[in-house]
Amino acid sequence: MSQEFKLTTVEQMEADQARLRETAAQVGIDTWQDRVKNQTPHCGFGEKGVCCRICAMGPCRITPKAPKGICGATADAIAGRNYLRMAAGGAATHSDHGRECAWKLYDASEDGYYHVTDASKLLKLAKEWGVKTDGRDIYDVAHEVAELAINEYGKPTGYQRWTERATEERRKTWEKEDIMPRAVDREVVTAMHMTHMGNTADAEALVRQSLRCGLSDGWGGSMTGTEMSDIMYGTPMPHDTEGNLGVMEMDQVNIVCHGHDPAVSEMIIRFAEDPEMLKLAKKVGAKGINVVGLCCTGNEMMMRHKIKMAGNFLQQEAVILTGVCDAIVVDVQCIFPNIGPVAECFHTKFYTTSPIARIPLSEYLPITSQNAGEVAKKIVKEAIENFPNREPGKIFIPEHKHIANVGYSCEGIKSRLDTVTNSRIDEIDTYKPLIECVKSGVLRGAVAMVGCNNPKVRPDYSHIEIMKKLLANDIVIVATGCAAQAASKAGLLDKRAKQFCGEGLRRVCTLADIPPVLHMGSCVDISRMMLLVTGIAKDWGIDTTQLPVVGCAPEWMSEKAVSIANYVVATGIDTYLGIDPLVGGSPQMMQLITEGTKKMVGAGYIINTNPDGLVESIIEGIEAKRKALGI
Ligand code: SF4
Ligand code: MSK
Repeated sequence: MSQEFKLTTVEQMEADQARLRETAAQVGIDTWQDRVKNQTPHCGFGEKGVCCRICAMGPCRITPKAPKGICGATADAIAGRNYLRMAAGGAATHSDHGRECAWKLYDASEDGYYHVTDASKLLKLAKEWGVKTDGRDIYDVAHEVAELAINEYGKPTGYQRWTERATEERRKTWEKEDIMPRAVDREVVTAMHMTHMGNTADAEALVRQSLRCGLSDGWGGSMTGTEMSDIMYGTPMPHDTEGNLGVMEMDQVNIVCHGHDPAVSEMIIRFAEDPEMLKLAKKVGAKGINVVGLCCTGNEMMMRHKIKMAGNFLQQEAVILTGVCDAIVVDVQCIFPNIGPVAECFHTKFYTTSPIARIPLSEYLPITSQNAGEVAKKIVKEAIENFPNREPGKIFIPEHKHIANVGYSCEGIKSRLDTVTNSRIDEIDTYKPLIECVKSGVLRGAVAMVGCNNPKVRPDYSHIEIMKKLLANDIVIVATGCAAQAASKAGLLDKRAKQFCGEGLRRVCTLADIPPVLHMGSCVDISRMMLLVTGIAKDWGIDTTQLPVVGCAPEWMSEKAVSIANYVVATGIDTYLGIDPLVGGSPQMMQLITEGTKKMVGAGYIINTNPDGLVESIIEGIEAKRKALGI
C-alpha cells in the first residue's frame, strides 16, 4: 500500500488551476493570476518601504536625489514606521478575532447557540487565573473567565496575563528590553501614535514597539482566540480528514466556509447535520450536505471535526470556479473582494456575516450570539435550494485530494507522545520523549512552517519543497495556516508521507503513529506553537533561544504575518522569511530586524527569496543550535 502512495506535485495543482481558469475565461471573469500581471512590476518605493503617506504634505518618496521627506524623515524613519504599522495592523486583526471569541464565551449558555465543550480546559484556565470553580455552575465559571479575557484588552495597568505562561528567562528579557506587552488595545494605539507625523523617527524604537505589539498578539490576543475557541468548540485531537479541491462533491450540496473566526462555521456545521436539512437536500436531488473549509476557517473546522479542506488562500476563487459551490459563507480576514464578481458568474450564493468584513455583491447576514442558529439555518436552507441551479456547462471538479491526519494541538501532540512512554517508569503528559529524540539526534530539530500564499513566489512551491527537504533531513515540522494546507494538498499530512523522511524521523512517525508534518491549526494557533516551544524549553531546562527550533514563513503576505514574525522572534525563535519584509530601502531597518533583535531578544530574521537557499540556511541554523548545545 505505502509503495503506491504519491504526493501531488505543484505542477499537478497548477494544471488544475489552469483548467479552472478556462472556465473563468468562458464566463468572462478575472482571477488573481490576471491581476498579478496587471500589477507587475510593483511600485519600487512601496516595495522598499520608502513611500510615506502618513500626512498630507506627502506622499513623500525617498530617492538618492531626495533623501528626506518634507518633514525631514529619512528612509530609516519611513521604513520603520511602515513596518510598525504593519505589525500593529496584524496584532489588531488577530486580537480582535480573539476578543470576538471571548465575547462568544461570555454569551455562552446551556440553551444558547454557543456552549462549553471542553470543560476541563476551562477549569484549568480558571485555576490558572484564580477564578473559583468549586460548586459553581460551569457557565458561571465560563462567564467570569471570559470577562477577565475581555478586560485584558483594555486594562489600564500591568502586563498581559498570558505572558505568565512564558519561561522565566523570556519574561526577564522582555522586562529588561522594555517590550513586555501591556493591554493589546494599548499596544496598537501606542504603535499608531508613535507613527503619526511628527513622532518617532528612531528606527530602533520602532522595531522595539513592533516586538512589543507582536507580543501583545501572540501572548495576548491570539492566545485568547485559541483558548476561547478550544473551550467552546473542543480542543483538537488527532484524526483523519481530507484536503484539496477534490473534496468538492458533484452529488452533494457544497457549502464553503472561509475566513478565520469559527463562530460562523461551527453553526453551519451544526445545521448541515440537522435531519430536517438533510431531508430537504434529498428532496432537491442531493445525496447530502458537504460543508468544506477554506483558509483558516477551514483549518479551524478540519482541526476539530472531520470537515474537509477545499484549499488555501489562492484557491478562494478556484473553489467557485468548480461550478459546484452552492454557497460560500465568509467571516473575517483574507477574503478577496473578487469573490462577489466571481460568484455572480455562477449560481453561487455569497454571504458575509461580520460588520468587520462587508463586501459588495454579498448578502449581509450579521451573526450574533443571539441569532447565530437562525442565520446558519437560513444559509444552509438557501444553499440546498440553490443546488438545482447549477449550470452543467460550467462544472469541473479537479480530482486531487489527500488524506490529512490533523488535530495536533499541544494536547494532541502530548497524547501521541504518551503512547511511546512506559507508563510504569516514565512521566506522562510531557514533551520528554520528543526531547530525547532531539538530544540523541534521531530528530535534528523542528521547524514551525507558517504563513500565507503570495504570488510573488510560485504558490505552494516554497512550502512544499522546503518541507520535503526538511523531512529528508530528519527535521520534524509543525504547521499552521496556509502552510499547513499546502502540506495537506501535497499529501504531507498523510501518515504514509513518512516514506519521504530521513530514517530517524521515519522511525519516530512509525512509533508515535503521526504524519511528519503536524497540523497545529489556524494563524491564531501559532500561539499553540509558542506554548509548545515554551513547554519543551521548560521540560528540557533551557531557554527557547537555545532550542534547535526555528520558524519559517516562505510565502507570507499579510500584516498578521508581520505581527506573528515579531512575536516569534521575541519568543527567541529565529524566523526565516521567503518574502522581503518591505524595508529594503533602509539599511538600518534591515540591520535591526536581522541582527539588532538578536542582541535584544536572542533571535532575528533570515531573509532569502530563493527557497533552495532558504532551506539550506534553516538546516545550517538548526545544526548550529545543536552544536551550541553540544548535541
Ligand atoms: Fe512626507 Fe513626513 Fe508627511 Fe511622511 S510624515 S508624508 S515623510 S512630510
Ligand atoms: S489564512 S493570514 S493567507 S495563513 Fe490565516 Fe492563510 Fe495567511 Fe490568511
